Amino acid sequence: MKKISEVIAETLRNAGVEVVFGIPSVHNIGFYEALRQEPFIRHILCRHEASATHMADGYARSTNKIGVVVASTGPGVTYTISPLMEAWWSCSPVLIITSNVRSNQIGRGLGVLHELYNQSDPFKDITKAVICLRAGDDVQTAVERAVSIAISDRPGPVYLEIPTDFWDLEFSSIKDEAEREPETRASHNVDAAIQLLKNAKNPLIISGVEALHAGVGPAIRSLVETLHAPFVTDFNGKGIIPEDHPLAFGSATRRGVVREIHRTCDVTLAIGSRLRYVDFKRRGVTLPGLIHIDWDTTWINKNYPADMQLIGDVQDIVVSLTKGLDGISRSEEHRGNIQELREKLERDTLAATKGRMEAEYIRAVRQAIPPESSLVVDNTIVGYFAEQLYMSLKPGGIIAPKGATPIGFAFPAAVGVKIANPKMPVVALTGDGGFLYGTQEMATCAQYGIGFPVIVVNDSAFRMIDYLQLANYGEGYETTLVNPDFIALAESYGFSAVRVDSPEKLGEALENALATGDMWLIELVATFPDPPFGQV
Ligand SMILES: Cc1ncc(C[n+]2csc(CCOP(=O)(O)OP(=O)(O)O)c2C)c(N)n1
Ligand SMILES: [Mg+2]
Repeated sequence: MKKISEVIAETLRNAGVEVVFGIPSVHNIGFYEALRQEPFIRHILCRHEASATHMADGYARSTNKIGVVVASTGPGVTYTISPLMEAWWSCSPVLIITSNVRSNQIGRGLGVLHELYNQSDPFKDITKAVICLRAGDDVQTAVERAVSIAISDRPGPVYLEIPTDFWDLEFSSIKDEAEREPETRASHNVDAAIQLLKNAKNPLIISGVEALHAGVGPAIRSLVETLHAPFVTDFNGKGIIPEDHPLAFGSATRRGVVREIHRTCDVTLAIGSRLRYVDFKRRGVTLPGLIHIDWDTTWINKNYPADMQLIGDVQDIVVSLTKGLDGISRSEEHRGNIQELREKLERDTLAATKGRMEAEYIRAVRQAIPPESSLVVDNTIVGYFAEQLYMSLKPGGIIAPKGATPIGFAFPAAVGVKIANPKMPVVALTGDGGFLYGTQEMATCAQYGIGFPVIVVNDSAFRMIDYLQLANYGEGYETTLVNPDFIALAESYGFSAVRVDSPEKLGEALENALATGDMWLIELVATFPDPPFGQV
């Protein structure tokens, strides 16, 4: 008879899990024993549960597979909360496997090691499901459910908790044979939407990270091309359709041409996007004549009233719309207008960024790294410019912490991306403040021979906050950072490091670093005075 820990490891393996990120502790060593004996699952030993979660998130975003974190009871699992919040709002399927105190001690306030009365409560708001195994539960079904919920429909994190005394128990399955009721969904009227789109003079298509992570990208591309409509996205949706495509207009929050398209369009088709306030509305994006397609009604009419809603499987709806629109004729004038707008976008971008060092640095990065690369950025000033100016040439071409917007994501998330895609060029771009949230993961990289270039913008400041303080109160306070010698720090782990101070030198350093395949810390000494918001 197998142990519960073994059944969990085996069920994960059967669900396609190949990598887990984690830290062993008193309450989960039973699971580590099963992982030790499981040859098909690779464990990456991290230096912090927060980094482990960012890594799993990066892994998930760059594969559309589930990212798995193993974190122990109490302080172990609570360290995952902020990164998990990022994954939640970015619709990234991350599974947290945690332990709890012994099953007969849970919630009793006995003062046992690592105890939290209601450990799972903080996870309710940042996961699609909280699954706590208790006596009599069917372990295998619980694990299968956890994985399936995380990756289905609009993907997202799931919390799975196993009391510490369960790991070594024998697995006696109490199978839940009851057929699960198929989910009922609101009906939708695809035909009416097809008519609206056929009659629309200037339709616009908008999408985002939800559709990207649910794998709807290829279907969206067919629809965009069939309708011959301009296409825009939120930050992490950049590259759903490669941004050098003649119908891709980049970020929905761009000024100029993109704003003009939003103003003049008569139908906006929003596909699998929650149209969150933070992604669109706060930057003044308007969505006239909205047809909102989503998996459920949670986000309908939240920030933008929908003229029509299509609720159901987003992929199926998009495919049906494309079929219904097949053969639609688009006048030469319409095609010419879009082409003109697309060319204007390029001209305007050049004009708006003339003499701006941030843009020069972003161009240098784009030119130095191949189209198949993933650039993983942090919430740092030059990273905000990337939202508007970096051309993402594939889904996941740029990956950013835009769910909960934490700092400290880029480096550990890039580790996850690299582990998932060892042959793909991966570059992390982070501020000095953000990097110091997780530099210890250089040890993880040294341990497993993981290498990629990390650009650390060293301005000795939490510059974004300093900018806000100056703009609002005229004085900065407590935003100056004393930093380590980043070069010496990287070298102490056995890595190469170089200091650069111009776009040309950055480009050169990136090319050299990528050619070696090793870990490189590229310290970019530069100060960018303000973010791009409202400027480009
Ligand atoms: C976890 C977390 N803590 C604090 C913040 C607030 N915050 C946003 S940007 C920023 C400064 C980041 O500094 P750095 O990484 O050096 O980038 P810079 O702004 O200097 O370009 C801070 C503290 C945050 N977003 N997330
Ligand atoms: Mg800084």
